[in-house]
Amino acid sequence: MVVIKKVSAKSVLDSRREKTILISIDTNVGRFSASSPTGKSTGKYEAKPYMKSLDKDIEILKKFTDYFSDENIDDFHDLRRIEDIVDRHIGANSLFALESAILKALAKEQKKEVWQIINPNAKNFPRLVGKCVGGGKHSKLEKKPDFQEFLLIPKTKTVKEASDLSKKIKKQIEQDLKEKDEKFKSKLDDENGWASSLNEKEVLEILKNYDAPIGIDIAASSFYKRKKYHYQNPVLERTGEEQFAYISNLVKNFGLFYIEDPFDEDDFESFAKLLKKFPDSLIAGDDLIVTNMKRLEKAIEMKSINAVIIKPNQNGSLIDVAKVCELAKKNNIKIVFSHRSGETEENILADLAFGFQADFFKCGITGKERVSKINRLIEIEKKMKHSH
Ligand code: 2PG
Ligand code: MG
Repeated sequence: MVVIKKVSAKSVLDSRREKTILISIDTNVGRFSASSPTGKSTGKYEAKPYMKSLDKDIEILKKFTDYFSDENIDDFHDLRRIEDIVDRHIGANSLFALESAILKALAKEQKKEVWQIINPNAKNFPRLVGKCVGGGKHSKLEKKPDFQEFLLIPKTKTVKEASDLSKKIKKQIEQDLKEKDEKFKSKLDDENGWASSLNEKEVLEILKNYDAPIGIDIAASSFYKRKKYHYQNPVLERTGEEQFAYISNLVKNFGLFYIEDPFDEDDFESFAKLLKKFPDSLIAGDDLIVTNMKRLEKAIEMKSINAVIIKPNQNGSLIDVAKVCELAKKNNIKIVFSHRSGETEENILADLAFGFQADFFKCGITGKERVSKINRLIEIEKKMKHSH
């Protein structure tokens, strides 16, 4: 049993040097901390990261300490009672950090790994989805791809092999960019992908020469305004229909394996049309679903997706995350646990992904905030091997 004696919170800087929340709890089994990531290309239906502000959430958490200390926490589902206490008082980033710290305390108290608190029978490892080249809202360059992310999704026997292969390919792509992108200065985007000035087709031309299935996150809502998709590189507008035709061509011509958010976050219909046309690719909803039960239900009803992004801090409640994962699994929708563009070295995402038996793990390939999560996944993999 875990008893929380004191909750404290403060702001720390994330990988973008922006403020995020770090929560610490003092318990009968010691002190545990966790921090939350923060997105930039956020979906409009995401839960608010903080109720009024980060500072207000910090104040409120302090005031709630006495309520927490009345609760005995024995297992994952007891997080529900914590959620009832703070319901509508703190935002999703704060709730996620608080629950993460509690899971760490539970793991310690039960002499288990965090993932075992969620599912002691977990055994399959997610396949890595690695950010290689970036554009859109994650890149500071003036000229850049309109699509936000170009991803490597190698298929290997182990997580370690996938991570090594992605690193190797990312290095080779640096060379390609030096040759083909006149403006390229080996600068990185927010997620440690290469910040290129090429457009999406030119980037895909490079990626297709490598031995790893390709994914893209178009983050289409970020350039959809007044019923049109506004491209900058080159400057042109596409209607919904033109966007559908363009994306279809890319999927066909480059054999794309994974396509995230190809249309606006309200356009469940176009997602469904694309999935119908390309049932063998993964059509993933991020801004479309925002780790939200109601939106996933709608996507299932409309047959919009066959993969869903899970970002715990889009929702905040890990109880809800569990429900969303369960519903996805029941409907044969692949689960993709994902980092955010603003990250800390917090690595609990790996335990959550493994515990919830995610099919994919979307993260960076390099950079300490990304590598800490991948290394944690590799560590779980190693420990599992030794225990068999
Ligand atoms: C995305 C994410 C992470 P952000 O759109 O998938 O890659 O970006 O965290 O900025 O929402
Ligand atoms: Mg996305």
